[in-house]
Order: sequence, then C-alpha cells, then structure tokens
Amino acid sequence: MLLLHFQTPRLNWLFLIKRYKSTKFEIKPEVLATLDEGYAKLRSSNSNSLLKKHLTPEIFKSLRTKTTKSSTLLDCIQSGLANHDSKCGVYAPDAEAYTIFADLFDPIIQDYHCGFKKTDKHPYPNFGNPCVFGDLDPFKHYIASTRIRCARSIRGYPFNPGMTKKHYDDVEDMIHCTLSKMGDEFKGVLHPLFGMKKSIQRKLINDHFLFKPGDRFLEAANACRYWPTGRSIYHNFDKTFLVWCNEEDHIRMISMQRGGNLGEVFSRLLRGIRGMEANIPFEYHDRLGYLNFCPTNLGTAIRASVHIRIPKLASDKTKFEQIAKKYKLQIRGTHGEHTDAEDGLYDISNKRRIGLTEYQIVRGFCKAISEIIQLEKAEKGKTTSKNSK
Ligand code: ADP
Ligand code: DAR
Repeated sequence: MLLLHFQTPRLNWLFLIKRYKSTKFEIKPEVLATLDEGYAKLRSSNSNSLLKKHLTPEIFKSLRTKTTKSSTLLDCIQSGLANHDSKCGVYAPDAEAYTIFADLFDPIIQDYHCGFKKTDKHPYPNFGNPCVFGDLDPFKHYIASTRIRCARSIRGYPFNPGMTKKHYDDVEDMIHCTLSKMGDEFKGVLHPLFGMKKSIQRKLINDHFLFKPGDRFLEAANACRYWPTGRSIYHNFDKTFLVWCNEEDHIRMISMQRGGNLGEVFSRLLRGIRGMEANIPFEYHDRLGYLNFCPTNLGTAIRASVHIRIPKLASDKTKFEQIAKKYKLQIRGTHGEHTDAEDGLYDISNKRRIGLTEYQIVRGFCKAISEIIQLEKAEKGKTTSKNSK
C-alpha cells in the first residue's frame, strides 16, 4: 500500500479507509437473504457440483459479505444455486472475483483442472510447432471431425453479467473489424443472431458451428441479458475458422474440419489467435493465464476435441472410463455440453486447460486419441477373429 506523507498519521488512515471503501459497495440485505436461502437449499440437496463440494460453511461465512468493485458472492454462485445439477456451479462475474473470492475459486480450479494448486503458476503461452501432430486417422475409419477452440476475454471490459448493451455491441464490432483485417484464409461472413432466420440458426447449430441459445446455466448466471444483442458467429468461407461473439465469453475462436488432421486444425487456430491478438488485448492473469467467465476456461482456455466413432471401446464402460481418467479426458455427446452420445459417436476432449502450455495440452490429447484408436482397432480385431472361427 502506498505510504502517504501526511504530517498527521490519523489523516493517513482516514484517507486509506475512505479510499478502500470507495472501491467497494454495500451489499443489499435482500442479496444476503437470497444467498443464505440458496446456500441452505444447496447444502441440503443431492447436488454433486464443485460449488457444493468446496463452499464449506466456514468459507461461505468468510466470503458472504465480500465484494469486488462490481460483484458479490451471489453473482459468482447464483447459477449453481439455481441449478443443483451443475458440474461446476460458479462463474466469475469479473476478473477481480478470482482474487476476492479465491478461497472458493482456488479449490474448484484445483479440483476441475486435475490438481492445479493455488500455489501453482500457469506457464506462458507456447504453441510449439502445431504441424507436428499430423493426421490421427489418415484412413478415416474413426474420427468424423476435429475441433480446437479457445476462449478469450477483452481486457478492460466486464465479463458477461456486467456488460451493458453498448458493451455487447462494441465487442461485436471490435471482433468483426479485427477479422476483416486478417489474411485471406479468414475472409468470411458475420451472422448476427439479431434478425437471424430461424432456419439458418437451426442449420448452423445442427452442423455443429453455432452455439445453442437459452443455456439455463448461463441464464441463471445473468449472462444472457439483452439477448441476442451483440451475439453473433463469424466464419470463414470454408467454415474451418469460426468466432463466437458474446456467447459465454467475449470471444471463442474455433478451428475445425472433417477428419482427424489435428496438425492442420491446431496450425489454423494459432494463425487465427495471432491475427486477433494483434488488435485486441486479452485479459491475462500472471498466475491463472487467460481469464474468462467460467473457471473451467482458464490458463490456455483450450478445448481440443474429436467426434469419434468407437462402439467397441465405448461398450466396455470400465476400460473407457480408465482411459478417460488416465489422460484426463472429458466425454460429451456430439451436440454440445450436457448432451449424450448418439449411435456410438462421442465428443472426446481434454478436461485440464491450465498448468500446461497449449502445445503440451494438444500433445497429451494427441497421445490419448491415438491410444483410443489403437484400443478400438484391437477390439475390432478380437471380434473379427471370433467371427472367423
Ligand atoms: P465448447 O464449449 O467447446 O464450445 P460445446 O460442447 O458447447 O463445446 O460444443 C459446441 C459445438 O461444437 C457443438 O455443436 C458441438 O457439437 C461442436 N463440436 C465440439 N467438438 C466438435 C468436433 N470435434 N467436431 C465437430 N463439432 C464439434
Ligand atoms: N454448466 C456449468 C458450466 C460448466 C462448464 N462449461 C462451460 N463453462 N460452458 C456447470 O457448472 O455445469
């Protein structure tokens, strides 16, 4: 704290207390009442969320009346209080929340990201040489498509719940303007959700390009105000590089294509990130790396995924779970988070996003998918030899 050079020590403290108080705000009694009621219901629920697991009565008591310049504990946990089926249950309404409410966020971050402790520091960005990964399925027997996305927040802008209508419009304009300056491979079209034909929206969603509206977890986190103002999707003409504007985060950059060529997908994402960061400052924390709305999207904020058909391996639940645990994988359905797999097609991705560099995360993902394909081949081989007897 800057030491002041007043003659009268008493004035020192009065000034400091006044300045500290000016950066905080009084919590309304109704907010505290909502917090207490919601927390009691959560404690008595059968929720398995990380919020319930880590918001102990002691931590609740210590954080209950804390605030950032613009948010309260309720702003952080309201989604998990309203949706007991949340996996995580918390969001950071602003970057400062990761510091002020660290006693809650740090154990959740450690739990979700497989052991990233509050004393650990995320490494500086390093994408290595993305081309080394090549094609994981050159004969196209298993992988339907490959996608790598990263989340980014724009420095100086509040996260979703604190944004005004103008913020949403400004962010959309900033992204569109930046994309229009990028190389030919990124030339494409912006589709604002505002006024988008339902048929076009449905096709973009069904084709795995566009996010779905009405995510109840985001709605409960106060992240869908003014919808669909400022929400849009940009894609290049090949639909291999896409940018989501103002869905959950300010920016989601996505590189994707049919087949298993992880090297091409990763290389394109890196070129896209370089193009965007040349004009837009991203929110970056010295210990947590890239900061975003959800604590599952910190550090690299990268999710690399394949839509892969592995009916044999998936039928052996124990083996499937063993390999997912070994490589810290997340298994989803193929129509987005909170969906189930259909006809043996799974969305398999890295779960951990912090504590490793971008290159290390994609390398681990590459090893995992390669082993999964080998296991599926072996299972297929067993079946073939049985049938031939
Ligand atoms: P994220 O948080 O990474 O955006 P979601 O699970 O919400 O992930 O998926 C968003 C959209 O991206 C969904 O339509 C999903 O089907 C699609 N998607 C995710 N991974 C792939 C992939 N490997 N290939 C094709 N589409 C994908
Ligand atoms: N649905 C919330 C968020 C989980 C992580 N996914 C994100 N951020 N899209 C939950 O707690 O389940």
